[in-house]
Amino acid sequence: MTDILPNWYTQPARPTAIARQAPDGREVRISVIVPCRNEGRNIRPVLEWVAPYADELLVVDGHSSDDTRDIAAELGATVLLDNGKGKGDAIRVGIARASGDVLVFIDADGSHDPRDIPALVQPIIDGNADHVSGSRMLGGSDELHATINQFVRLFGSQVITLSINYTQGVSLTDSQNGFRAIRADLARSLALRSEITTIEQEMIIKTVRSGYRIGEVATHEYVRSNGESNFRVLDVWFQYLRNWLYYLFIWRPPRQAAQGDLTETPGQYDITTEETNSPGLHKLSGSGEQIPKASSR
Ligand SMILES: Nc1nc2c(ncn2[C@@H]2O[C@H](COP(=O)(O)OP(=O)(O)OP(=O)(O)O)[C@@H](O)[C@H]2O)c(=O)[nH]1
Ligand SMILES: [Mg+2]
Repeated sequence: MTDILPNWYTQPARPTAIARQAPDGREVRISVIVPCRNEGRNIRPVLEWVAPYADELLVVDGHSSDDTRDIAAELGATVLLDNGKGKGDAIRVGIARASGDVLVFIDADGSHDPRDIPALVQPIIDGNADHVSGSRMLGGSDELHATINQFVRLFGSQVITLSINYTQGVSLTDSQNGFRAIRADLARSLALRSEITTIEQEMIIKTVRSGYRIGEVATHEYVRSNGESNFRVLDVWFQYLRNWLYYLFIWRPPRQAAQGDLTETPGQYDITTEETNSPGLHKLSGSGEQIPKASSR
């Protein structure tokens, strides 16, 4: 009998650069979308390290009162304004304006390591997944364990993830991470509606329920570099509850998407079982007023 080798033994190393050519030879363009509000003390290193991966860099600002927009413009990003409703609104503005084939979402507070971007996008470019989410459960988090607020947040997030797994036949580990990559055409077809951070679970539930392939890669979540968290469980728990129950049990995918027009293998795609060049995969509306670069305020 042959001994089973550990998973890491047969896996190639995580990609450190992006191979942009799709299997059909087409060059894939990547748009990185950075939602931010009052992140002037955090956004510079994030944009500097994101830039090498981005064919298009969109910063969607939530009407910051600090110098966030000036810094983004100085670093060459296209600066857009959201409609003042929250992070979900900002994500929708970014999706509507992006011109790339694959969209990457990354927070501006230093919580996410831009060097994880190749691992997030490569499975999509290679045609092995339609949506890849960073997982803090696989990669660890410095932000989820210290306080009661964080504990409640983690507990709620795990309940939602479990419910998605048991009802949809997938085995995700994180349904709330803001660090993810998705095919641009899929992102648009999902017709996202969340105004706040519930947009993360909406994106995942709609992807899975519409029959597209979702994957996860381990990404570590760091404590925001500067400033305080604005996230208060008490303020948003009801919106999370309503959003979760609606999209998981009541919402129905549009007929075309449900038939799987983008993929023949709905559900979660387990890349570790396939011959693939996508290392590191453990398993798998807005109007957007553009701020001219010259006058970024
Ligand atoms: N455009 C825009 N961006 C926002 C808004 N609210 C939050 N963001 C950004 O979205 C990202 C995630 O927000 P955070 O406040 O860090 O939320 P979080 O990561 O869930 O919580 P903490 O890291 O614990 O503060 C950050 O880059 C924020 O600046 C908003 O209303 N509009
Ligand atoms: Mg954060």
